[in-house]
Amino acid sequence: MGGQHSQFTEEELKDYQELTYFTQKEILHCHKRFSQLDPDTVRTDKNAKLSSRKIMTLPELRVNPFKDRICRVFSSSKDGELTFEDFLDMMSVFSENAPKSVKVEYAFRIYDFNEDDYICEGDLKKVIQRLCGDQKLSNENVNALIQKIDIVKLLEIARQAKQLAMALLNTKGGKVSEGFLKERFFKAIVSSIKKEAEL
Ligand SMILES: [Ca+2]
Repeated sequence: MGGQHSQFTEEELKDYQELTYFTQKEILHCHKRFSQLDPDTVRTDKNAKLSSRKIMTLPELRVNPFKDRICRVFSSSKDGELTFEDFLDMMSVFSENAPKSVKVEYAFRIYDFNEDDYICEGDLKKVIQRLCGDQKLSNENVNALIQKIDIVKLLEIARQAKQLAMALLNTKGGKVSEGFLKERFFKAIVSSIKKEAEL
């Protein structure tokens, strides 16, 4: 069915289908979008890596305050550059077919700025700063808002949420996944931030 198809074997398409929440048609559409970011490079090498600068021009990412973190989290080389497979992973996680638990896991990783698998005070500050930045507040206002937000209280809420999740984990015989624990933790943090920011 034309040029786009010939870049992948049936086998490759089947593999991609198994590894994502996409149909083969959607995978080909993703490849088309990946190619459009840098047609010349992708035409000569279908496994080419594209810079985060190019990836961030995608309409879905352009206005996202965490776009650099998103590129970083999905970059298999951890430098923010994305291969087509990385790009496909990213699009798949953001697609409506991806389960919420998967989305939460990635949200957690995006907010975990120092990548120590824990949302600490520094991470929270950065999240707030970026969310406020998106509302076009001046630096002064951002600082004022951060002053108003009780980080200690937020951390306490987060700790409680983690304890609650741990308790649930124990009562269910340790069968609850780490993803579930993170979801509770993450939800509590986000709702606290929202509440505190509505000042
Ligand atoms: Ca962290």
